[in-house]
Amino acid sequence: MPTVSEQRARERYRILGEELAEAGIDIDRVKEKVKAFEVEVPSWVFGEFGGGRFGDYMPPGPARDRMAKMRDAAMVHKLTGASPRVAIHTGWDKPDEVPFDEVEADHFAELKDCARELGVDLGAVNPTLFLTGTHYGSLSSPLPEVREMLIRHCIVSCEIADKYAQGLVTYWLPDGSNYPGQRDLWRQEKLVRDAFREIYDAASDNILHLIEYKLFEPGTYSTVIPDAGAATDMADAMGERAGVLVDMGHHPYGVNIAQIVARLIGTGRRGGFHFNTRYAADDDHAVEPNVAMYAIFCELVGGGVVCADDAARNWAYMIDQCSSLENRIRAVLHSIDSLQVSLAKALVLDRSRLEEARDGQDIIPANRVFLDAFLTDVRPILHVARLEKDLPLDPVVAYDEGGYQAQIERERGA
Ligand code: AFD
Ligand code: MN
Ligand code: MN
Repeated sequence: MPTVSEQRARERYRILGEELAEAGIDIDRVKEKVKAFEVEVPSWVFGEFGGGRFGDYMPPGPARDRMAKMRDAAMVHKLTGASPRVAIHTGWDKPDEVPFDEVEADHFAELKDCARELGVDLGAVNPTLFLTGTHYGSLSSPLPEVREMLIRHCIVSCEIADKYAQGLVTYWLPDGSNYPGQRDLWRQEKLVRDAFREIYDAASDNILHLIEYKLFEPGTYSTVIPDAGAATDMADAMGERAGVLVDMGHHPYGVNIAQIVARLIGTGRRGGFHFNTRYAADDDHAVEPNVAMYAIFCELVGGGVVCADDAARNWAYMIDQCSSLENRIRAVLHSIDSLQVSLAKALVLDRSRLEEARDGQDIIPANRVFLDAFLTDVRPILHVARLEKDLPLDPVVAYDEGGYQAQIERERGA
């Protein structure tokens, strides 16, 4: 993509501003909201993992330890100004020398200090419920010693979130069954519900608990939290400070995720997002500003849960992508850029014209008004927002030119 000069960016911004003003949209206000948007990056995307059909391929320069993950995350925030917090995994980001079942909250004090020194902070805390011993399940395990250990692991995760992070805990369970008949499906779900209740009662009132759902894992006949309905019902049962975490890649093909978002907002549920682009089954791909993501941001903006004046209304926004082949830092920068594009598009939607078309049952005009904003090149808004925050116009280009990748490959080995 040709690099944009500062002068051209400002000229395009001026022209776009005049066009938007005709629809009563204040481009400066849109720009300020884009500047305010924040999304967490996942610590795990920077780490050492390969897999899939590429065997153990590892993109060069992966973070070899939890502090290096913070360093990579800090580089992303330095280039985007939009990702000041890092989502962590209790089991993956604990000190190497501490056994999984002996982790305590204070084992994350050093990671917190490291993050803060680098200009970022710890964000959502994910209990790690899918490591060794969870082949028969985690919070629904039929093995009491496994289930009790992981309930305690979740309670410690809440303590980490309370003492060293933002008070947000997000739960994803690998639990399910591979064959009909393998598990009593309601008894399995009841074990999870009871565990969530026990965790909730043990956790401080500062904690927001977000329950993630997922229809499938390779080879599963059932998953214990398969869809938004189940997650919503389980969050309601858990308590008022519980909500639903929507992960793009966790839906059957063609599911209308914007509609799920509209319902969660409309019914006043707390919510959060794991952003990625799903082409196939799961959530491995970087975000692209496609029409599905735009439609979701139209619901988030219309529902007042993104860049809200009352920050308490905002949902929790995180990227969850596990790029197995491409350079991960570039992939995360691309995701953040794509999310900002999608937000800006949703902010330039001419809602009054849309309502007129809706009121008149004018189907195609309503669709065309909706698409007008999607088809608007909003990058001048991002460019001027970045200029005003003293950020590079294109974070991916800036990364490639900055030399950090060569440095970490030298330090960490390719
Ligand atoms: C896997 C799961 C889920 C979870 C993530 C991080 O599918 O999305 O949020 O790992 O734990 O992608
Ligand atoms: Mn996820
Ligand atoms: Mn996933």
